[in-house]
Amino acid sequence: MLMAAEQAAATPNPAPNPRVGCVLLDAAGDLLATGAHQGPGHPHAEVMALRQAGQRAVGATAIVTLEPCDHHGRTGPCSEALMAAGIRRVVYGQPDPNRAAAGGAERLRGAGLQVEAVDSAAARALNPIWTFAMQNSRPYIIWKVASTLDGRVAARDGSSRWITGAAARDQTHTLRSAVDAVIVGSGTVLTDDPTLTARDPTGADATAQPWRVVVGRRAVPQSARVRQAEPQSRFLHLSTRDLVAVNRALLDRDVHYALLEGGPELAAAYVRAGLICEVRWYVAPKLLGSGAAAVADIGVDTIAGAREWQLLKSSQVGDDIRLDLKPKTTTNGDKRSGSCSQD
Ligand code: AOF
Ligand code: ZN
Repeated sequence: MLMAAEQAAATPNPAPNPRVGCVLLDAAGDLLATGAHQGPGHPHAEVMALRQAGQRAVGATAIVTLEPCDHHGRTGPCSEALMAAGIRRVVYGQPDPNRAAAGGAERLRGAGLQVEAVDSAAARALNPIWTFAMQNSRPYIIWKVASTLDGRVAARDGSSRWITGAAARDQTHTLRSAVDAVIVGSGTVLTDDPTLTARDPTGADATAQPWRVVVGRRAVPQSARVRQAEPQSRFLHLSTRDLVAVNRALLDRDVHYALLEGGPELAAAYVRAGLICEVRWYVAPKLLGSGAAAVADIGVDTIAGAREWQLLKSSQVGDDIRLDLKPKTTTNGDKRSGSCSQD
């Protein structure tokens, strides 16, 4: 299983599909073939390995990091490919959380193959975000904030550029190129006119560009940077306040990992709905004393009712502080700030 996981990890990211690796062993336990999935439309890991093994696959054992699929998606079902090749035993490291594709284990068992599910940490570690998105039918959301010491994200005059220094901004651009979408509220588009593209430290566009998503009922002007930026096909305005509808629209576009960048109203809606899985909060050693706070009303009136977060890490980035947080789990298992368990 570790070898199958290594095959998957060593292959370029097949997003929006999961990383999957497969190893075939003969009856004596000797290595016959390996395979890894390379992306949508490409053969699945099992099929790659079966092609390599040819006739030698008869009677062999297939070790796969993910439960073999049983669906006609962009390619055929791996369950049928394994049966047709004469595989006798299948071991898989994680059940397929994608309802559309799952069912291979049962199908193979029904066909008389010996099928074993093992819970492999190495297999699960290949696709934590994808697994979360499939299990919960919503993207894994990381919320990024850049505030002053007094928690403000804009001055009284509305200006909000350059709260943190260049090092923190560079990290944000790296994060933008790692996610599938960057989300802001329509109010933020009107006040800040952000571009939301991922750029390198020289200001040039990164090669991977996330979707630029605006959520909210206010119109996005034709001239808005977020609309005009390239690629224009990656701009999306969701004219709704219903975050369930937003989740659905994002998942439909294969957005599994999204970065929420504000503003305060939209952030409050996400906090209230418990949809935030992770927070990256940059604090600049500055005071404003007035201006918008990072988050608007979240319905808390007492200290006892405060939304709590668990500090995972704090570090210095340039002259700023970075806090990495996740929702805090209370002793009764109730998550006060969100429910984003990946288990
Ligand atoms: C497997 N082996 O190597 C992979 C699987 O877009 P498609 O048709 O290729 O289907 C992608 C779905 O199939 C994906 O979401 C996941 O559920 C499963 N991926 N299954 O047996 C593989 N990559
Ligand atoms: Zn498959």
